[in-house]
Amino acid sequence: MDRYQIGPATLELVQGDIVAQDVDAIVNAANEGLAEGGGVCGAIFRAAGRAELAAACRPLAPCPTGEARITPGFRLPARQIIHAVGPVYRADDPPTSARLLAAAYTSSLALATQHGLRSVAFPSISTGIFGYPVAEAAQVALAAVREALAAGGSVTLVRFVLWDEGTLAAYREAARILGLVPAA
Ligand code: AR6
Repeated sequence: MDRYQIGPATLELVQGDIVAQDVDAIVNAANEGLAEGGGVCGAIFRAAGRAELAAACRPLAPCPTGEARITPGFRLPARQIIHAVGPVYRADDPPTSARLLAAAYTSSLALATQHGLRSVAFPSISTGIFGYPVAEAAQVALAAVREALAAGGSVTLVRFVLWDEGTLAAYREAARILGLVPAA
């Protein structure tokens, strides 16, 4: 596991399955309809309980790209689920893609602070079905989280739970490029 210090908060990079995380909230890489999908979203719906989670999501939809909504975690170890909608990557407009991806992370952390949550686990939003190149997405994600944590709030632990080795490597490289400070 890689650990970085951002003010009073810790940022971790691990390879693993987000549904197994025992944290205050895991973040879902959701769609605007907050409907069950594939990828990490499908895994979260199956582990939380499909019917209960779908019923909780329905009144909260639509969730525009860049925004987030919160539900209980139902059968997950995590207490809550933050549903964040990242952008479908637009190769013709990388700056807009980056702005919307950063917003998905900052909206999630703002919601976590509104609910007084301390530990939040994120997947690599938008880099699967939504096609965002992972090297670029990793830099946007870590820069957005660093900025949000530095601004304060209730969250003291952010853990990126990355499914495959290549994605973990991309986030490690992004941390190096951004000059994140390893925790002691
Ligand atoms: N734990 C952690 N990461 C995972 C897991 C898991 N259990 N399963 C997959 N990943 P994606 P997106 C990784 O496609 O690109 C859905 O249909 C995966 O390898 O889940 O934001 C939604 O409903 C990749 O690195 O999300 C939306 O419609 C990362 O999670 C759409 O897909 C994100 O891949 C969202 O697409």
